[in-house]
Amino acid sequence: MRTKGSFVLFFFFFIFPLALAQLRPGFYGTSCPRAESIVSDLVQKRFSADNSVTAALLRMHFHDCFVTGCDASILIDSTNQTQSEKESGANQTVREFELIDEIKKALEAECPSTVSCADIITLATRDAVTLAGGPRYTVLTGRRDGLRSNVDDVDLPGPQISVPDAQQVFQAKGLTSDEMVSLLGAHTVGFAHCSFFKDRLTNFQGTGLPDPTMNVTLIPKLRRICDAASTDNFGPKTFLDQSTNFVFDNKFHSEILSRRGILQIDQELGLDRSTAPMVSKFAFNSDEFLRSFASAMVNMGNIQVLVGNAGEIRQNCRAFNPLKAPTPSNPGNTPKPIPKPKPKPRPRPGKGGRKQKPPGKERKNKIPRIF
Ligand SMILES: *[C@@H]1O[C@H](CO)[C@@H](O)[C@H](O)[C@H]1NC(C)=O
Ligand SMILES: *[C@@H]1O[C@H](CO)[C@@H](O)[C@H](O)[C@H]1NC(C)=O
Ligand SMILES: CC(=O)N[C@H]1CO[C@H](CO)[C@@H](O)[C@@H]1O
Repeated sequence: MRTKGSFVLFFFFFIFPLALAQLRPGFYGTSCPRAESIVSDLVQKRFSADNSVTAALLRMHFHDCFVTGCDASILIDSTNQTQSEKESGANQTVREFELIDEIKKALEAECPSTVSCADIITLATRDAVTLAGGPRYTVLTGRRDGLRSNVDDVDLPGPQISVPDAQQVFQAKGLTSDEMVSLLGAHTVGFAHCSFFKDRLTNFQGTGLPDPTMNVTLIPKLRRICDAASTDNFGPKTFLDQSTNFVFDNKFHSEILSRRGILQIDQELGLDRSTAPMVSKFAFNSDEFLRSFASAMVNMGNIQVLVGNAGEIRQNCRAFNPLKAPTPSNPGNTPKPIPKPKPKPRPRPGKGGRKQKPPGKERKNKIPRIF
């Protein structure tokens, strides 16, 4: 009886952590103790060379988490068979994939097949935020990498989205309106190409006039920027926080109060009754903003994460791991054959997700411009 009892206890003891597997601080504490310092050293090096890396990583992290969860699906390269998330309009401005490659290479050398690409994005973003003057928050780790990345999954809002619609997009991911106002504060280090806001300068909603909500002193300045020649592939661009470009602070919110928001949605945050109080609060209280931002980032990093045995730890962040050869005792990760009489097999998450539609001629090109 005793033996049986303790066996049952033992059994539960091991089952529980699996069933309740979730993210936690310091997940790699024993499996790869130097993981977090390796990430931060390489981010530091990159930041010294180019401090716009903070904006780039924030954008990458948002794009990853808002499309099929924080699973590093944004990093997958397209193959002859599949167009990955990168091929959507987002690809035009999501960058620093090379930095992630560099970090992954260093981590694979230190502890092979241990640290997920999804965690690398999360840690690197946090480090870059801190380097730009933002909060240093504790990142939860233990994410696994996803097995699916398809351009058709990308459906992110653009800068003309209304506040209520934006709130819905965030709510669908489990984030509150206040968290949305915090997270969009990442625009404090961001920039946008003119094509994303030019309509506000000359012909707002077909009126032939500038957006009446834009500060009149800002209009000629932005027009000059947008009319100038540019060597950038996507044309001229400007900072979303015109006061302290590369500093992670609450000036984005105070600029909104001065009607100096660049993107339409940014300015709307200061005008909509449901978000305006939060914009003011952050504009007048830097600590409050930094604290809220940190907590919202942790919550965003929880979106649809894969934990425990789900997904995989990619060896190369740009490609799914090669399929294991199936053996009788180890079925490997070969997709299970789909029974014949299924008329319309839906794409399944997980292993089946690797079999994806061949690239079509017409591709969805919704440009995610909110981040
Ligand atoms: C992909 O397509 C290119 C050109 O059609 C071909 O050269 C290459 O071998 C293909 N790669 C794979 C992995 O099938
Ligand atoms: C417009 O911006 C200037 C700073 O450039 C500021 O002094 C002024 O108060 C702003 N106007 C409005 C209506 O907020
Ligand atoms: C369509 C397109 O622009 N694809 C680019 C996406 O980004 C990668 C770099 O990570 C380029 O190699 C692709 O050409």
